Amino acid sequence: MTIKVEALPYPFEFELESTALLIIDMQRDFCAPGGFGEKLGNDITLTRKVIAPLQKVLEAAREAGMYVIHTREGHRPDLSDCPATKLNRSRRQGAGIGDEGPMGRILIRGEYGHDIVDELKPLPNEPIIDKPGKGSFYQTDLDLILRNKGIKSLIVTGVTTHVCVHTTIREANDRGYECLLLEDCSAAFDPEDHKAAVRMTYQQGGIFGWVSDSEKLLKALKEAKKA
Ligand code: TIU
Repeated sequence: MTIKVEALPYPFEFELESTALLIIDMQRDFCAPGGFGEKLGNDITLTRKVIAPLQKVLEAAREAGMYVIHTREGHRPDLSDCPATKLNRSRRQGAGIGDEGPMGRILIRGEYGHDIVDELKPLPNEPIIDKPGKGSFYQTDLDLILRNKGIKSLIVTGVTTHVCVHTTIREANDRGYECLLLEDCSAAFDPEDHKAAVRMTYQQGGIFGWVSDSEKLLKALKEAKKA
């Protein structure tokens, strides 16, 4: 079934069967007090605001039978998969990866802060990709999982727009996936960074992909259901 969503730079068309909803790093470390995001010096209000519209999209995607994949940024407890450069910069910024925080060790797999917020809790049949970097394809089995499932298009959501979301869209684009970014289901700590990343996605005729929002996607899914 082909679904058409109003988007920039022109409508985005996708087949339900070959499309996945990708939810990037909706972890407490980026959306809850005392986490990595806040320790880096950021206000987490904007990343928290994404949760409500994303919940609606997740619900609609599950109902439509769309494949759903979640990612988490983080490292092994012994930090052996964390480049020294990344570690040093995080420490310099006062958000040392592996440091103790109110939600456990910052950005460490298995810790409370590293996990996905309750509102967007993955179902057992939804893969969780644990990634050591900003891009979801780097040193993960995401590409293998997508190809095995016959996925060609990605509806991309999560945080932060200009860091992990944008890196992932660029990686996906180079691998031949068509990406639709949902503007209100992604956020940066600074609205200017978000705005720039959104524009960068669809400029030059959709150089990396398309941009739409949750309302437009929900409308398209509802219309497709009726047809
Ligand atoms: N710092 C920042 O904006 N983001 C990250 O470090 N990771 C993600 O974007 N997930």
